[in-house]
Amino acid sequence: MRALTSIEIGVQAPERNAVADSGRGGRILLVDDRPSSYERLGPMLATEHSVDVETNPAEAVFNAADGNYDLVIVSLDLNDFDGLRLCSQLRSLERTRHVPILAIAEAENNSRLLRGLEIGVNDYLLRPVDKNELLARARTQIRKRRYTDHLRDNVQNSIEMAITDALTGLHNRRYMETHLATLADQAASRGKPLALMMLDIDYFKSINDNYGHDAGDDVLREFAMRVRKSIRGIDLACRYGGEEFVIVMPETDLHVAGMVAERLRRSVANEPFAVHKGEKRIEVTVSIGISTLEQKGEPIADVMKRADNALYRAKNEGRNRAVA
Ligand code: GH3
Ligand code: MG
Ligand code: MG
Ligand code: MG
Repeated sequence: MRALTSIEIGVQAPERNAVADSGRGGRILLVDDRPSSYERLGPMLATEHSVDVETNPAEAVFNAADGNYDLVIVSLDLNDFDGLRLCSQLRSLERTRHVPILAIAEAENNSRLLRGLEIGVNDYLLRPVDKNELLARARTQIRKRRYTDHLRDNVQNSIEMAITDALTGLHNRRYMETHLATLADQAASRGKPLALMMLDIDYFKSINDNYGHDAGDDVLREFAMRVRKSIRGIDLACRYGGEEFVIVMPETDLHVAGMVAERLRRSVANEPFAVHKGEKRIEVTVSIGISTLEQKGEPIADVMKRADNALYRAKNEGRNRAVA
């Protein structure tokens, strides 16, 4: 594969950000094995974009996956239907599934173009290629690609926000409640234990009262970090509300859950929490109630209720402790 540089063709490709909506300044992979063709098309495209030329269609799929291209232009005049095979490979690979494909073919290869459109080619051009038409179609595809990328990012962010607690970055209660039943079903069907912890920071109101609401927020963030450090990747930690947290631990029995709870309790009590940008350090403790799934098909609400009762006892017995 070789890149056509702007120096080679004497034109400065525009900066990407400055032209975000114009469809110019894209990264294009041109897959074409005939020098008479790519030596003409490459420089046309390079007046507005950066262009890599790949003459081997078997390599092209790897380059397309690695290169983060805005557009792949494929000659369907390649031998042995290699162009069509490439298009279908691009459509089936996760990393190239969304990259637009512009096909180019001789009129006599019209049937390949129709097949190409069926397998997901976005647009096509017949030879001989007109420069302005090529550039216009390339811009349209690149503009659409950028817009859909942008939408996809936004959707992704919205999904993230819908399941995350903004202050601590832990999962939120809604996410936990929708997944808890699934985790319980999985545990029951696999015959594995499941443990649940409810945590409530002790005398949190007085932290707010004595040091201010911002210090309280600092404590919540730091607390969440310590929770993250104490659990495994498969455990589900969420901020249940205010200064209350829930941790769900698949494949964990009461004995192990008790050890995790005790480790977490100590990690909170043993190291004061820095607030006000580290200017002040506050002693914090947490009370923890532990419960486990007792039998197959037991309502998860019952497991929660037992953890809540255990937490209530932990508070009554003097706080800064884990109770099952
Ligand atoms: P206990 O030991 O019985 O748990 O006492 P507590 O003071 O922790 O319990 P209480 O439930 O009375 O107080 C919880 C406080 O948490 C009250 C509320 O103002 C505060 N709080 C809830 N959400 C937030 C928050 O997002 N940030 C801050 N800073 N405070 C919050
Ligand atoms: Mg509380
Ligand atoms: Mg309370
Ligand atoms: Mg509390």
